[in-house]
Amino acid sequence: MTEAETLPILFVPDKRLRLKARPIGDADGDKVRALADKMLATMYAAPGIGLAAPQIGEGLRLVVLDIQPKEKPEPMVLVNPEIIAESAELAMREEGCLSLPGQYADVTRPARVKVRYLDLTGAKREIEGDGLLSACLQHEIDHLNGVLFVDHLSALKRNMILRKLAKDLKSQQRG
Ligand code: GNR
Ligand code: NI
Repeated sequence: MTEAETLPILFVPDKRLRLKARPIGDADGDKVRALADKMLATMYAAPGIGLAAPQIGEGLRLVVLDIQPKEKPEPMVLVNPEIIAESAELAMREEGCLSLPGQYADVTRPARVKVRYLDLTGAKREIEGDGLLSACLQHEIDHLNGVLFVDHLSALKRNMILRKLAKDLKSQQRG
């Protein structure tokens, strides 16, 4: 496998992170495979366990995912993913986001989800998950709708995180 180039990841408050991404169609075919390769390379390099196209400035419904990059690399590419079922039971888990570097918070979401998507050959697929996979699937699909993990928190916690992020990024800029 050849090394794909990595892409810069957008940080909050970049407005592109707040847009609803558009579905991928047949006409996008060639571009999508190359973009998915670059997104996987960017995700592994970060390192992260998921990445959605809006995070690299592409308003397309494309997600890459690998929740066990160290133990057993299993790169997944999800085209036009959608949640088709979710459990009534909720689960809380600490989340982070490559677009809010260094910020973490407990997020409560449905414990299990079933997701329908297309693979890179255009075949219809489904994946069902709990635990980290469930949280990651929901986190990435949120990105396609302009939603960030901090949107699931109280306004107080969200504003604390956004203020700390702004401060951290500013002090990084100063070096
Ligand atoms: O690397 C990531 N870790 C993570 C941890 C818990 C729940 C979701 C995630 S996704 C995140 C990478 C990212 O920002 N994806 O959009
Ligand atoms: Ni994220």
